[in-house]
Amino acid sequence: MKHILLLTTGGTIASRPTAEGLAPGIGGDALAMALPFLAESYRITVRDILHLDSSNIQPEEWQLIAKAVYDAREDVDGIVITHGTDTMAYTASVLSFMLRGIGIPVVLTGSQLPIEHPLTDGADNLRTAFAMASSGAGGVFLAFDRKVLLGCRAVKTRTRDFDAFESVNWPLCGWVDGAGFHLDLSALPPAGGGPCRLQDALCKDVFLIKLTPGLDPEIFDMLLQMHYKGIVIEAFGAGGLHFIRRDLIAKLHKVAQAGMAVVVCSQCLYESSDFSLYQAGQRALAQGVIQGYDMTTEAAVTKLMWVLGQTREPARVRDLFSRSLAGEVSGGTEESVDR
Ligand code: ASN
Repeated sequence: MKHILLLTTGGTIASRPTAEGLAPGIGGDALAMALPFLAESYRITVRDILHLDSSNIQPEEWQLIAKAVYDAREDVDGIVITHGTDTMAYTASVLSFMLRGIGIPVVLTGSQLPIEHPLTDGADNLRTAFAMASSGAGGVFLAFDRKVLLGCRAVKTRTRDFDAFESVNWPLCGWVDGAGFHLDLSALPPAGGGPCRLQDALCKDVFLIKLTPGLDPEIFDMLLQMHYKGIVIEAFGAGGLHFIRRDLIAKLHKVAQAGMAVVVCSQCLYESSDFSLYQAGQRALAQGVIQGYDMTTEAAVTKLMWVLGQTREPARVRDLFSRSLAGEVSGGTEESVDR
């Protein structure tokens, strides 16, 4: 029997109705008890580390979760983390960077309906997560609606549907159908070149801006005043920012001079941005912005927090961004863990 650690953090799967709406109230033992078939198929160790709606899961909680995973990695075959769906893609992305090269499967899951609800999707999701957690494939994954996604490629795209997550610009790593559980070996993350180290330092001063036509460039002055160290800009289409009447390009020059790291990606969910395509993108590149290519916003924001937690040296920040550390960007150079 595979030994699986079930780490619980809250979320709808562990929620019960309260006077203020659904709130986390069920621990891991009750989760495991609700699904007797799990206890028959796996040796399960349960640890309740948080009881939060995932709206309240922030960088401090990411560090706590990463440490719990890291400390347990040599004692178990795989780890399932139950987590609210709302910020699960952020947690999955950041864990991919903090724990890169992890040699066992770390699988986040949750549900749209509480495990005690008669129509819950939690049972299916836990079944898929446990199957992935016992697969032996190292990396951080997200299991939902009978699919397994690479953690740093997952995006929550639906608020209520059971099919709540999509894998963006990356094939599924695994899935369940009438023939059982399937793993696609070609979709697994880069293995890394050495033992996993816990790299949990993060810079929390990262801001995300979604461009709207006519956005006032002065917002960047405000961010400088607030001591932000990094900005991710969701720009238009394949890569464009406005510079007539309201000149964002001139402002990018100013923030770059002030030492702020600026990553640009696209508001489009699918396919890659390429700021070299249009004048409105090339002018931004000339100011030294870093391209996010086909990264999800969740991966770009958490990668910038993580990279700035490792280094503030602009050349090194740029270098780390050009590499695929966990499969988060296509076409990047793969980096070994030991660098
Ligand atoms: N609000 C919940 C959470 O993210 C949503 C869910 O888990 N389905 O904790």
